[in-house]
Amino acid sequence: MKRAMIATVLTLTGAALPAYAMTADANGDGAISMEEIKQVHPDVTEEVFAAIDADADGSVSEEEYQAAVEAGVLAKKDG
Ligand SMILES: [Ca+2]
Ligand SMILES: [Ca+2]
Repeated sequence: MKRAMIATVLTLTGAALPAYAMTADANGDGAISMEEIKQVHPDVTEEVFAAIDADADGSVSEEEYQAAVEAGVLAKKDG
């Protein structure tokens, strides 16, 4: 019983991947849409989204998301 619990804890720890950015990418297409970002960051307005979307292609890439997190525009979400 105890063994199983330890194994579960280790599994959960291993699942905490550093690529936290893509937790916002609900449909897994590699880009975060306005709808997707609002699921994780409900306070993001269209102005904020436009600021995050550095190349203005209408979606936020992993790089753009991480840059926004590092700039403090978005709060870091760990899994
Ligand atoms: Ca997506
Ligand atoms: Ca973009």
